Amino acid sequence: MNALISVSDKTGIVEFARALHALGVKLISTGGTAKLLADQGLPVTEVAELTAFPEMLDGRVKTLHPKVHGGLLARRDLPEHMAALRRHNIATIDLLVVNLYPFEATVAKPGCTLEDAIENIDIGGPAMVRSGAKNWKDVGVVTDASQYPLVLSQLKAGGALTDETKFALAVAAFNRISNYDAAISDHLSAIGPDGARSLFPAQANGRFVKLQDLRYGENPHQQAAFYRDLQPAPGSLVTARQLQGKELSYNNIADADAAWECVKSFSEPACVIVKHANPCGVAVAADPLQAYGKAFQTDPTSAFGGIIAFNRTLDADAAKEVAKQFVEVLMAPDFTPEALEVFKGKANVRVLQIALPPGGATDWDNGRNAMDVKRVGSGLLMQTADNRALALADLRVVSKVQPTPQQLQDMLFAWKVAKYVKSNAIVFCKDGMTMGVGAGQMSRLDSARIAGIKAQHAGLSLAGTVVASDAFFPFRDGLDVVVDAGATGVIQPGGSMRDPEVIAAADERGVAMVFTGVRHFRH
Ligand code: 93A
Repeated sequence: MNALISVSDKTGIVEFARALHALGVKLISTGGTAKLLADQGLPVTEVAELTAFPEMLDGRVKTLHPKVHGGLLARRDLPEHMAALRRHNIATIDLLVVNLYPFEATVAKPGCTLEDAIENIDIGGPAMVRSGAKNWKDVGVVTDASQYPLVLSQLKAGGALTDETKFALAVAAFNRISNYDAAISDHLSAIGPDGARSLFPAQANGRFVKLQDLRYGENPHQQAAFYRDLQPAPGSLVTARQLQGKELSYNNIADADAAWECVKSFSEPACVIVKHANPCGVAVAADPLQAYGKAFQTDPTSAFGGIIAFNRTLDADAAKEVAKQFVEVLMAPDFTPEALEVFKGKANVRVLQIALPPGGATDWDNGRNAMDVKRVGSGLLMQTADNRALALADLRVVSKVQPTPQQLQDMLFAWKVAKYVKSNAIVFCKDGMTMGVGAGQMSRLDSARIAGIKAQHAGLSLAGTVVASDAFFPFRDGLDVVVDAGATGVIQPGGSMRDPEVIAAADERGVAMVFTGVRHFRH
């Protein structure tokens, strides 16, 4: 058996080659790889020797030769192919081990020049991978170090790779070169010849790998699967580890994402309960138990069968409280062993452990996907993520009444929650807790009314609450509804033609109002 080894990332290659050699495999290799293997005492034939042609043009032409591609592409089951090999004195290559010039890593480095990028476009590597993978029945194509153990174990066990393994390797190989080409196309489509980078490339090659097939989609008659980005952002839902429970459903995943994105935006211990993609209870408190208690109170009816997320390790006390009701999905950065024990008996509860983004609540770039993408018909809408965080200093008081420090805290809290509520969003809050959430209505007035009705159903008084509106009040009527309900403070973007009318109404009603200058539509 002949193996051609040509790798840029040389991790684990010496051990792998040594094991191949021990199995009697003949090693052929390109310059840098051959040198490394020879230095480690392994017998290796250089490709240049095989082709009787030197590597040339700074290595740009190394393996682009019939001796290589003939050896990879010849069908062993066709006598005429084998005769052609003999005629031209070409040996078969039965195992191909290639990883490519590090294009993705190179362009990810700040300040990467166009020249650096271009030099890291591998030509010969993908060509060999393509040849080998096309001839998958006769060639095992290894494109990643994670495949070394499986290949070795099969060679050791039976002297050859199974068809199943060779096919899986070929699929992985085509995926690899396809993603590699997409990375090149993405990078070059996004930069001008001067190296200036555009956020939105001339062509969008969204690349995802399947995490799992789903039993069905949003509804049982729809088919579905769950994919993740090739390079997922740390702290995102796709990095979750499921510790127990039934398989996640399509709707579970969508709701879990909403809950997780919301809860991780708080630096204080927080709890978010989501139903049908909207938060139905959010609270911050001294610990997860208290945060949960407050969040649950907002809307106990909707919280039934909810998706619950925490941004702190879940302890046994909080777990016991959560376990009193029906939970679909439970998420936290960690769980104490006792907390996990609580859910052992509730086999249906899906428990997900997800690391928070390394930079914490303000780590937008790392912790969230930088791009927000939505399918429309046969098209795609792309935008940067809605990751604008507000600080106290960003607020502009527009009313005569000054908000108290406590009101300002609650306003910022309400504002954060409103960002995760579908528009039109009206969110009443008090003491770090949602008191009434009005979501997803076509009229802001109706969202305000619904928030009031929900608070009433939950037995909560809205007296002395603050209210956040995700977009401006176009007329004073919306403001009147929230003040009638009991709000004494309002946070909203401002920017309406009728701002003067709305500010006058706030003054007339004696409530504090601040403008953020930022809007948070969420559809
Ligand atoms: O410059 S290339 O596009 N031309 C080639 O003919 C070629 N053959 C293999 N790059 C080529 N390779 C790549 O060289 C492999 O894909 C691998 O990444 C790298 C290994 O080079 P070395 O063994 O010299 O370190």
